[in-house]
Amino acid sequence: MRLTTRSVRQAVVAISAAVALGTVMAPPVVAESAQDTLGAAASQTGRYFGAAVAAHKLSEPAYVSILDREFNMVTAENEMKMDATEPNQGQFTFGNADRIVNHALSRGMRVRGHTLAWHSQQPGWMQGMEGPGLRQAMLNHVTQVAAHFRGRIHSWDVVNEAFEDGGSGARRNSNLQRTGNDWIEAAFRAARAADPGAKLCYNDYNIDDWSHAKTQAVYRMVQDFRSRGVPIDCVGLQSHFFGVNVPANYQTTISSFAALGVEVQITELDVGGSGWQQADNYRRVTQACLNVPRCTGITVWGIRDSDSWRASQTPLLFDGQGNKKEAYYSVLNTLNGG
Ligand code: 9MR
Repeated sequence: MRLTTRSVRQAVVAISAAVALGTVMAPPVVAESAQDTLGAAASQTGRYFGAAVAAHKLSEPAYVSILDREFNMVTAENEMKMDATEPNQGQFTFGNADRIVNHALSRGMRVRGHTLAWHSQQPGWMQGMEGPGLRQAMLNHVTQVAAHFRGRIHSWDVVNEAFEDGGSGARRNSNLQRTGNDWIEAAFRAARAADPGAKLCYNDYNIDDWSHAKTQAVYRMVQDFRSRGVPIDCVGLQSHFFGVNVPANYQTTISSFAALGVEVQITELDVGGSGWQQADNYRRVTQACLNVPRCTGITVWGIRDSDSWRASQTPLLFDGQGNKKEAYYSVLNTLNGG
């Protein structure tokens, strides 16, 4: 066939339409040939594999070599949080966040934005605020930060950890919650307006077990948002597993959220322990995600055990020397089709 500008344009239109209709075949789940890094192995099924990154470690060659070799998605561990990006009201600082984003994008990795609105790690000036003033400040923060990174963020954790832990299923009592129950949807609408191309996620911990009241409460919120057209595209299961195994119903949690029409992303995975037990929990998380088409990627909360927020529990895929652990091979092997 002769390729004219017109025929190419027609082909592009046809492909775009097929993608929009969801009729393009998903890549095969079983890999044709095993890949030898986490990112490449995840890519075989159209997924990503990411890590949380700290800006001050980007000058450490050992750290950067593992990051650049293994991962194709990055989350700033602290650098995009409210206290980091708006230390004084109306004054925005993006130096460390930009460093991480530029490192990632210049190497073909993508970025998860974490996080636009949260009860924790608020700057001092915001901590004491309440009511309409706080609501306005929060919306301005969401707008300014999302606009600064517009076009460069794959997915934003628009709102983080807004539900109470434990059995109540209630919203967490925070200054943001006290501005009115609609603060979460207001944040999502502001984020959509500021960066229409980013996927917008609700992110939380202890929503991995389908039988927990907190999981059910978040599910009902997402269901409500979808039914009313509040712009939400994804749910982040943080998946911090310390002193517990991955729940047997984990895949049910993922597929139930996915059935609402949102993507599920495993956003902060780490598993306390060592050896076979740890490796098996990692395998189960990876397999559960692979089993659900709308589970689109996994991010681990750090690179080496020594980089972890809970370093003493050795929860990551590389040891302090950067050696691959049993858990690493278990994830890689699972991504490669078992
Ligand atoms: O890993 C982060 C650590 O360096 C910070 O001190 C801590 C402060 O709250 O936040 C950690 O990251 C958290 C993430 O932003 C949200 N989910 C829980 C993570 C671990 O606490």
